[in-house]
Amino acid sequence: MTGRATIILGLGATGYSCARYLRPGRDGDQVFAVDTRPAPPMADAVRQHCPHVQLIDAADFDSALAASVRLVVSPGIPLDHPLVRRARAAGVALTSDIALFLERATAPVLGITGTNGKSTVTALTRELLVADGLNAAAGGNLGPPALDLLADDVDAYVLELSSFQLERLTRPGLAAATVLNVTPDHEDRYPDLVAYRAAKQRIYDGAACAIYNHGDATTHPPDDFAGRRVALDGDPDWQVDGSELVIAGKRIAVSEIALQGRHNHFNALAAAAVAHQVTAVPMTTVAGILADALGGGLEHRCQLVGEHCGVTYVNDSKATNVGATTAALAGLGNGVRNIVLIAGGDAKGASFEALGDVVAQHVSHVVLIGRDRPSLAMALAGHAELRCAADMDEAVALAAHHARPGQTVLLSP
Ligand code: UMA
Ligand code: ADP
Repeated sequence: MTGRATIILGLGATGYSCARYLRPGRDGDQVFAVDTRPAPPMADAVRQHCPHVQLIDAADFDSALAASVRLVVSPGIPLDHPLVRRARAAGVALTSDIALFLERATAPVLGITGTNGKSTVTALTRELLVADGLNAAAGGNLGPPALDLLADDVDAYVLELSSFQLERLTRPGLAAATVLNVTPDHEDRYPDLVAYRAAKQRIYDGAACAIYNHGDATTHPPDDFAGRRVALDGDPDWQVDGSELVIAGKRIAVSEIALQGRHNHFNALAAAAVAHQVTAVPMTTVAGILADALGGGLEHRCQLVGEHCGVTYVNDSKATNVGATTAALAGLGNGVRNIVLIAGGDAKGASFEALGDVVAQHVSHVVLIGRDRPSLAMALAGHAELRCAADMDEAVALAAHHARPGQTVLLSP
């Protein structure tokens, strides 16, 4: 492309990666960058390290548009944002860091999305590939941004893709793609669950292989999907079969897996299926990786903290939506109220009603913290004993006080 400019919209982690990646000459004749925030997080870094990028004020956006052919929109900016609308009206093409990445990447790209479990499956997939001797690079929504991963010696890319990143892609054409689950989240950004799911489903457009949860129709690729299909828990070669994982037809006991909770056994299965699309990782290697499983889990994702006086402490503070907390309770619960739950935080507009049943099944006490304590208390009243705490220290002390030996204290806010 020559003679026309590119505008980067957003100066966060993504915008900065675009600023470093885009080269005047190779990628047009000029690169502008703009951000609507009073103090964009990466503006100074761009000033310091990207002299080829011209920072502009939002007030100068229209004149920059007049010289530009494309706008690289950061994921945090919704596509109905006024600046994006103005670009569209001016006939400027919209693109994204992931689209730029896909244009340039030459190694197979494996994409992972879902409301929950993305980071775990992404990291685990990379571990499996690396253990099999591949130079695998992982990032995207998980970080580092996708463009930072590009290198000539990479054998495979593993990308965690958010709905914000997927909604602006047309036909990503991945080597393998998976939607792990779809439950309500980001309700401040999507009008309904249908729109949110549609964004996630874009991951399957043009993919060579779709990997999905047979028992969860929201994860299935469209009926006219033309690539290969791997139906987890539907294909006898790929399933969690009682106390065993079946991976490419070979069995491994789930007790050998270091990750906590049944949802994580499914994550392990998904990661093995994704990795398998690039290389047939030998079962001994899979077993070795799952036995370590990211050192017992990614930080704050159902991470085993320790045991004290017969009580197990699990930190699941990455559970930031109702679906994640439900999975953690169902994954760690035994149906006889073996969990003391520390819950609270900010509902992001979501309803807590859906938690009632799973709490009633697995939880003896809930210690409530954070801003949405009252609405959570209302939704859970009658389902478990409720206690309130002013801060996290008090919450842990209260939880420890109520937990009996054999119970698990789960922080899943
Ligand atoms: N913003 C403005 N004006 C601007 C630009 C951004 O107000 O001009 C606001 C956005 O509305 C948003 C915030 O700034 O609230 C950050 O937006 P951004 O697009 O600059 O974000 P980045 O720093 O580039 O980070 C993004 C992902 N964040 C989001 O999609 C919101 C990061 O995922 C990701 O790691 C990074 O790109 C690299 O790929 C974070 C995240 O929370 C972890 N993702 C959501 C999630 O996982 O649920 C989707
Ligand atoms: P994401 O990157 O999608 O946010 P993470 O791997 O960081 O996912 O996990 C976030 C939280 O989601 C975890 O703390 C756990 O409670 C929950 N979770 C993990 N895997 C699953 C799954 N397969 N289904 C439902 N919830 C899950």
